[in-house]
Amino acid sequence: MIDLYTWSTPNGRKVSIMLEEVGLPYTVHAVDISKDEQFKPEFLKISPNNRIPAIVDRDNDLPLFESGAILMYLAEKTGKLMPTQERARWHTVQWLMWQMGGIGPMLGQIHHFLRAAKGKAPYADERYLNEGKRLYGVLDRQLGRSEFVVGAYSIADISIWPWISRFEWQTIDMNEHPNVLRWYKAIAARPAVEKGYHVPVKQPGIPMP
Ligand SMILES: N[C@@H](CCC(=O)N[C@@H](CS)C(=O)NCC(=O)O)C(=O)O
Repeated sequence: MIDLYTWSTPNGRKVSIMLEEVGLPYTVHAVDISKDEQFKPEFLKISPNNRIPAIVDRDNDLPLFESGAILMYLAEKTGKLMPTQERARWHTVQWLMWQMGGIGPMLGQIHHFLRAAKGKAPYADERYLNEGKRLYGVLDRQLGRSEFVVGAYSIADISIWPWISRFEWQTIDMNEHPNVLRWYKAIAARPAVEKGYHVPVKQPGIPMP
């Protein structure tokens, strides 16, 4: 049994989608970051960085934060969604790190500057939008070579997809990235993704380009 501490954000959805995909039973604990619940002392014991998502694996009492680490842990625990062959395995880690260091932080800055404070810092608006478009281009080229990010569907896809599902906030036209569009729709149609997307709060629906 896994305890999942999460909120309705791309980083949170990575883990709820993963848990649905691998079929592990889990209990959801909503941490409303708009009410600063991530700063509560009991949550900080699990996630000292005061960020969601975090899990506690009750089988071995292991607390974990950082969504990339959690995805790798759950893949190893279940033997699912991470290739075993050396080359594909390291390429999966590579794209997961690309998401953690690029897609997440950079698209997050687009949400911050272009959605929450558009026009207040024109230099930042331009810098992050250009970087976001560059990252979409990198992803589009990779998905032109491969059905999923690394061959078969894996934790690399699960880490990236929830960020792309905020394409409207990012003011990025997915039609300019046809391989991303194909991949996005294929993943959105997975039953586990549909379920995991609505954790912990039911949403109107997965945004569709
Ligand atoms: N690198 C972290 C980032 C986690 C993160 O930024 N979580 C956001 C929500 S998406 C959060 O908890 N924010 C609360 C805050 O900023 O205090 C991960 O991938 O787990």
